[in-house]
Amino acid sequence: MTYVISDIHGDLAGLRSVLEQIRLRPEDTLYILGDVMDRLPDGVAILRWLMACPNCRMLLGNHELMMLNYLDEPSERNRWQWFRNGGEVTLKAFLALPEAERRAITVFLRSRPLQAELRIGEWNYLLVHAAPLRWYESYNYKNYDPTTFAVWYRLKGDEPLPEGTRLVFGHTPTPYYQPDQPPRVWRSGPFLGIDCGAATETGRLCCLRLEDGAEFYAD
Ligand SMILES: [Mn+2]
Repeated sequence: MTYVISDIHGDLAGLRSVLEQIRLRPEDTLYILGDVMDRLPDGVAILRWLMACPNCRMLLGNHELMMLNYLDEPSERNRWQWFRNGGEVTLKAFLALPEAERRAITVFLRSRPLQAELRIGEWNYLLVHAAPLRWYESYNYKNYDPTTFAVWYRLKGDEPLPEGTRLVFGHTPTPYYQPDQPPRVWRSGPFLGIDCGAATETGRLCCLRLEDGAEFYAD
């Protein structure tokens, strides 16, 4: 089976709850669509678990990009942007690690892909943090490079997709699209929004199983 989670944001208790429910087997695959870290303090611990998980596949999110930008260039501006988005707890946990482990984490994060494509039944599934790279030309944010675009884009739900393709994305908490409902998966045509606002006051971590659309929510 194929499971997808996004925007964990350090919510280790939520992740444990979801993992207990799905009971991941060696033949299953778990995709994590980025934003593992920031806000709650366990992002680095979750990252290290993911790095050791043979059937987990993690994509890059904007929070991981903010961390890499800061480590590449620890300027006031990069620090401000990351900390403003909850990065301080992550940096603290990261700096407490031995250098070899810090290095392993940055190598891992730098090699994260921006998207994954898979075929399940009659559907092509495109998994992204915020947007497919192929939209960059048409939805170019001013001054954004393609990577920044792919992890920061605010999806509207009217963007074109090829026939037979479903887009699974995180990044934008689903109450943005359905404010009158408790946080749950947002389904609109070929779009599946799965960021249910983990680590926010009213949010919860969500996991979607692609084969049958089953939804699992952290307690
Ligand atoms: Mn995000």
